[in-house]
Amino acid sequence: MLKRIFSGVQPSGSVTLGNYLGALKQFVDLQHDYDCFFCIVDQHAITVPQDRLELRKNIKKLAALYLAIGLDPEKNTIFIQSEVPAHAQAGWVLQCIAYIGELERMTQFKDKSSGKEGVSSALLTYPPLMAADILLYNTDLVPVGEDQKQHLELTRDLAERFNKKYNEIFKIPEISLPKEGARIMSLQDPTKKMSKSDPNKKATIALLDDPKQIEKNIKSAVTDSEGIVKYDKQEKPGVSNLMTIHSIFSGKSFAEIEEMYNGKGYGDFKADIARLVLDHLLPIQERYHELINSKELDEILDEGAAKANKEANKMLRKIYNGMGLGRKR
Ligand code: ATP
Ligand code: LTN
Repeated sequence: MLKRIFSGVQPSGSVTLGNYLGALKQFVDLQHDYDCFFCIVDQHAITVPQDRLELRKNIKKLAALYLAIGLDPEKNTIFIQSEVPAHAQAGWVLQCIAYIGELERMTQFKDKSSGKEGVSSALLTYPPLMAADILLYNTDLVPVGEDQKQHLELTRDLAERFNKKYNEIFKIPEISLPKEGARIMSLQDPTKKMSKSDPNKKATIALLDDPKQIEKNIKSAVTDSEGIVKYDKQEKPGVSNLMTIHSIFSGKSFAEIEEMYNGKGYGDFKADIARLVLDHLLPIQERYHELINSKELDEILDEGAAKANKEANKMLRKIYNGMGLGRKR
């Protein structure tokens, strides 16, 4: 039997090149060798305030984008988290075995809550919901970007804790990080990760942005005043981030890229990156526009929800039985 993959992306804004290189591109590459469940995690998105109409739009956009990047709906199960109630139900159980201390140590929680007023309690309990997403499907592998490593370790801890305390029902999932691009940095502050909810639109490359905007953002990416294309993550984080993007799309090594721009400055380097990125994104954008208003998209999501509900409910029953909830079924 094929091994199982589960992963999710939040419909919390415009999907970025960071999301694509860290997670989505892995989905496309791995789909042939695994039985995959790809989720639009809308219940995770509402851990921070969302405009309801924007959220609705972003859910549909993300679904169309999943297909536009090349995920095959015949092979993969694509669905919306809130249409499968078992996620929230299992999430509650896992919250009951998670410790406040371990949740407070999560760097995503610290980053998203620090200095803010009115932080929701769900921002703290976000990781047990993510653990539920993964554990409900007997998942073997979880393709994500590097920022999710800590959440995945917690998922493994919660699974082991449940297995030991109640019943051996959960498989312990492994993480899959991309070889390159596990952490794409902001174009405006290369010490911070590129993030789809960054209010500074110049800091990101959104997959569906106008090509002119993408080109503009790359050309105004923060580098340094040295004018030398050289990979040095510590001293030259901006240039190194751009080199990573170049390397992934051109297939060239850092040494080859350094050689190509020897004595040339950043102008040519950035122009080439913009071209490489757009050559890759334009066909995705074209497919996206064909799909976004199609009936097919709703049918795929309906089918995905039906399949996911069936699978997730089986595990939910085991969880409830393992803990002694309700009556034995
Ligand atoms: P938000 O800003 O709303 O928190 P986000 O951009 O961090 O969103 P998520 O939906 O949380 O995106 O993440 C989806 C996937 O993209 C995850 O697997 C995550 O690890 C990956 N990812 C997010 N940002 C980056 C990045 N800068 N580089 C590589 N992978 C990333
Ligand atoms: N926490 C992830 C999104 C996410 C996810 C998941 C990823 C929610 N549930 C399950 C993989 C598997 C994030 O913030 N990027």
